[in-house]
Amino acid sequence: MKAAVVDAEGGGFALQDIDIAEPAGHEVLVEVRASGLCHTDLTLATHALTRYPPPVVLGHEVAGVVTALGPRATAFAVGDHVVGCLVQWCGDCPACRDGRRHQCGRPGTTLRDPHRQAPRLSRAGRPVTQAMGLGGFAERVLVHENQLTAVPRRMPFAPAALLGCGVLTGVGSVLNGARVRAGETVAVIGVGGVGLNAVSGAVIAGASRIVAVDVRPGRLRRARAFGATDVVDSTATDAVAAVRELTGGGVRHAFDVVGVAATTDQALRMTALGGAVHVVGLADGKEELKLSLPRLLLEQKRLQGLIMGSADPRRDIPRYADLYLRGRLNLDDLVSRRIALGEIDAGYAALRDPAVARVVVTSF
Ligand code: CXF
Ligand code: ZN
Repeated sequence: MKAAVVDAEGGGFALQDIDIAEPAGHEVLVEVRASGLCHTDLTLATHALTRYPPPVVLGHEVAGVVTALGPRATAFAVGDHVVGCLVQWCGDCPACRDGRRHQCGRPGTTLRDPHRQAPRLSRAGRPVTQAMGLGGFAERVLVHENQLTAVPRRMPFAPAALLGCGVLTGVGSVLNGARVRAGETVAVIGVGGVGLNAVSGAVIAGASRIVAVDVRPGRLRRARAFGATDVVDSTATDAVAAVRELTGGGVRHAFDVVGVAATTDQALRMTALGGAVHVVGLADGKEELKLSLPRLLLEQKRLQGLIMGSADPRRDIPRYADLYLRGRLNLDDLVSRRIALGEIDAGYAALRDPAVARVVVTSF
């Protein structure tokens, strides 16, 4: 099959022919119909491939059709439309039993044992790394059934693919991670692909004010279209002062979707007494924050990191698909550009344009 393979860190994505195994055990073979370009894959491809050594197939926002099932796979039938998710859960550890599949203690149980089993992906008889158990930049993915969720057949594939990461992360951070309640005030710092979904989540939660903060006016305009009630260009004004003034003393929840010390610090200062800061973005693996503990205590702030919107994919993906199908979650305007599998480098270059929210591979 064809896959976009990264052969060296920073070497880009090259269309190649590789081999994919038959489904074993709980595995499911999926014909990929849409595969979203998430920024995490670009970070991995350009300077963090230690976890997924090259040659590697990245891509973790996948939607497609089930074409074959391993002998122990019971959750799907051939022909089902499914969405993949990087959350790997066993279903049986204390975290999974407690309803926290995103914090599964045995995620590796969803993968093949490299000592006992042939790799899922290979090239000329040698293993090819399958990133995050998915490897979605390919014509097909072979994946543990727990990393898949069925969606209605009338859901188009491109917006469905986004459910697996960008939507789950943005909307889930607001609904699951922060548990924003109707009437509360929200600020979202960084309204790119994930931040826009945080704005959507805040609309669904019934937030009374949703202030979008960004450095690009084009992104702020689009955030308004997604439901932001106010926008702040932090290159033109002091974002902390502006948010505090707009909301009469600060917001109840600030989401840092950028993930650098400067934006987390802004988030802490733009929340009101007793407010919460939710760190959703991760710009750099080495970023550190200097934090005033007296202020944290005296201002009774909460600070938490959130991964994948604290998602339970089997609960949340169908929920968000249903909201989309009922016209209550805007995913269509997230799909700014559709590309072919051989155009991933150009797709990531296009994401630098503030007019582009998400790029999706739809031609394989
Ligand atoms: C990532 C965010 C950083 C930790 C791993 C998961 N989410 C999606 O791309
Ligand atoms: Zn992602």
